[in-house]
Amino acid sequence: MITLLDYGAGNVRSVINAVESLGETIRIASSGEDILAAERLIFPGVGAFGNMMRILNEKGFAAPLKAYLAADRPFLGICLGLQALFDGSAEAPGVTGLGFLPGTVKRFETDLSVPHIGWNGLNARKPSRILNGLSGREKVYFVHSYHVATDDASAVLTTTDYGNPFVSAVQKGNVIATQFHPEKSGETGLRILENFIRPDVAPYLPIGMSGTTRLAKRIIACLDVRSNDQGELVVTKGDQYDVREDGEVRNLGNPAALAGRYYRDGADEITFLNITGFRDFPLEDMPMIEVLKQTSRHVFVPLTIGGGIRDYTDKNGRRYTALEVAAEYFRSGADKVSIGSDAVYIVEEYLRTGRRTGESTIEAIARVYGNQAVVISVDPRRVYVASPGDTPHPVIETDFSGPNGEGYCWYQCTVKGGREGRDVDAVTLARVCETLGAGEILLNCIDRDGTNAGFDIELINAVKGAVTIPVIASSGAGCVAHFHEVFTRTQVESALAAGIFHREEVPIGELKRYLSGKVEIRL
Ligand code: 1PR
Repeated sequence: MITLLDYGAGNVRSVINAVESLGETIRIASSGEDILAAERLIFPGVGAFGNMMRILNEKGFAAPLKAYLAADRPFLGICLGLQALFDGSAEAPGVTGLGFLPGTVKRFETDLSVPHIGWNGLNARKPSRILNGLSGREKVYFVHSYHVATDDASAVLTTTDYGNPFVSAVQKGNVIATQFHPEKSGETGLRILENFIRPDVAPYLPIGMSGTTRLAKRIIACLDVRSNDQGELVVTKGDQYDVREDGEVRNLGNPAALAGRYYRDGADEITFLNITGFRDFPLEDMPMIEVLKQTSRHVFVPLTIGGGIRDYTDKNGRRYTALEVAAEYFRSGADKVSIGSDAVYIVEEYLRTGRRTGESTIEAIARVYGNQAVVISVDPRRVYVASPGDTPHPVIETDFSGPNGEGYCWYQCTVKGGREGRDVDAVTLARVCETLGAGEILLNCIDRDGTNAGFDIELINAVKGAVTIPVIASSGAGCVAHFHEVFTRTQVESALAAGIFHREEVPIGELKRYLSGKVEIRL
């Protein structure tokens, strides 16, 4: 029996699913006594440090947790569950951590994108039961803006390089904690969890765990989901956002089944976009929640879900906040939520007033679940101009001139699935969303979507150059060479595709084999 400490923020469903897939039963600790009675305790921390410690204290969990740790009982902390073990965090000055290990948590100081999101390696300092059976060349999934700094070198189990080396796992006796997410690290992560769970696993030092580790470029499979005219929830795919063919919504398969296939094929992440979310309300559209629940039961890589994340009043006059909608998605197995239309309205408001309210969807979700949980999905379209003075928006000089030979363009943001253009450009949108606390930009391009013509490198460089958070290049992938192009001609951390994967034109495994040796990739 495994006890799981759920303090009510973030995606504990993934940890439960991963542990249950190993044949174990989970019990949720709902009191201090449950913590003290645990045989093996897993503490998956998700969200923000200050919020976590406040809830641990309010629920009376902090004191029993300290007693459990002090008694050297089997413990596995994950992500914030590692950071909680230390004295405090720069993320929440003045808030005291559990103080089990000496040291504090600080923000990454690097020229690289922060958060550190993606698959990176481990460099082991000492043998550990959780490393048993690993070759040392595996990569595991990280998503965090803060990392621990400790003087207690004996507690450091692994380090990982991101600019500089940082502590990626600690162990003191039976207390183990990882900055990465084993429950999101595919087969490697399941092995690590199994090593923690099973009794009598011997400590082990993998031979390959040495040298500098490198963050892999991520390959993301995207599933645009909506109900077809028969009312079934299907994966669809548009050409420049038009998903109908001969009047019918294209049906490319069952969302959970397709996600399972991409997981087995080696996708580093999976994104679901509920493309009619702007007009339907996700909490009424329970099939989408069901898709997420089913998928997270057998897919152990990060899941992002977008569509309809906004405040909403239902037909009975009950008001739901975007935070409540997001919370339901997180509870159902999502690791990140992506915000499309609402982000455009928020940025318009910000540009109009020149100040942040602290209340926007982006800020509210980031405050509770952390910046890394908030992805902004941008749906821009090119607007050509003959000269930069023809528009107040920032323009780029383009190699692909417009229909009348225009040599410049700006990227107009749209809402409602590309149906309505707004007076905001994609570069400004990305920059403001970063200021408001977004953790990642999913950069689509309506002009390229479904065309197989390759990613819009000009758009990607313009947006990537304007922000310090990671950017996902999306729209237009038609062959393996397009991924190589986007990873070598831009600085993006990941690339997303839909059509070529759904139509099985380019299997993910084949794409990764092609990229291997050319760019850092998780095989
Ligand atoms: O506005 O917060 O409700 O979110 C709605 C979400 O649904 C947004 O993220 C928006 O991008 C998405 N969406 C809305 N309508 C469509 C549509 O296609 N009619 N899909 C749509 C967006 C774009 C990509 C696509 C890539 C790769 N899909 O995600 O997967 O372009 O395609 P490709 O590789 O085949 O070229 P809200």
